[in-house]
Amino acid sequence: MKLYADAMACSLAAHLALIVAGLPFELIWVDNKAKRTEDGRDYYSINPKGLVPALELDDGSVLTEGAAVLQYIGDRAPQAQLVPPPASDARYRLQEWLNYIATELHKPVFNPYFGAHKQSVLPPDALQRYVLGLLEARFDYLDPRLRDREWLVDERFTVADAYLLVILNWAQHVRMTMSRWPALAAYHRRLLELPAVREVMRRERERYAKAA
Ligand SMILES: N[C@@H](CCC(=O)N[C@@H](CS)C(=O)NCC(=O)O)C(=O)O
Repeated sequence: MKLYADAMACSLAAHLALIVAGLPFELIWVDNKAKRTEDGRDYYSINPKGLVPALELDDGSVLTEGAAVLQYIGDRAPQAQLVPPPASDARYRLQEWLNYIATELHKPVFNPYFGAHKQSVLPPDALQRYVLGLLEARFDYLDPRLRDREWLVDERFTVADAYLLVILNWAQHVRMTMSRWPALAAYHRRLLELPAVREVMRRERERYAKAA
């Protein structure tokens, strides 16, 4: 498998899932602004949507959309228990979280901040206020749900946690003060202490610094 990713982007979740799954994979970094891969290809020729992540499967076909990519990886490594078994109640809970993170946190909150057209949306101060304001409401929802549980689904780390890690990293990047959401802040710290998360953060930060 080949994962197409941009450093510290949402593709970090799939990168992490592949590490935890212990599956062999090749990581191909994408310059998301130039839409070129590190080996010089036009990224639109791989994913016509121009978005990461994209996962090139062993038969050469390409799977896109983070939620699908994450579940694909999880299903390829059942021993890692990154996804609950297909059709189980917990699997629908996982999909519920993946969809929530994608459609209520990732895209509406951060697309105007990180997306290709951010400059034309709002001036920087207003943009910062917009992002922090939306995040507040979402974090008010998340924090109580993490008060008496360690992970989002089934009391074990799943790909939903990998995806939420990305959002919490970005919240730190936009300098969100987390004191109002202690359970969420503790959850983020818990994630950052996992050996696989340390490893993925090391690799992604290294690439981020190199690409900057
Ligand atoms: N619907 C896609 C969205 C993926 C996405 O937004 N990726 C961002 C990085 S986090 C991206 O590639 N943005 C490039 C751009 O906006 O041009 C998914 O869920 O995978």
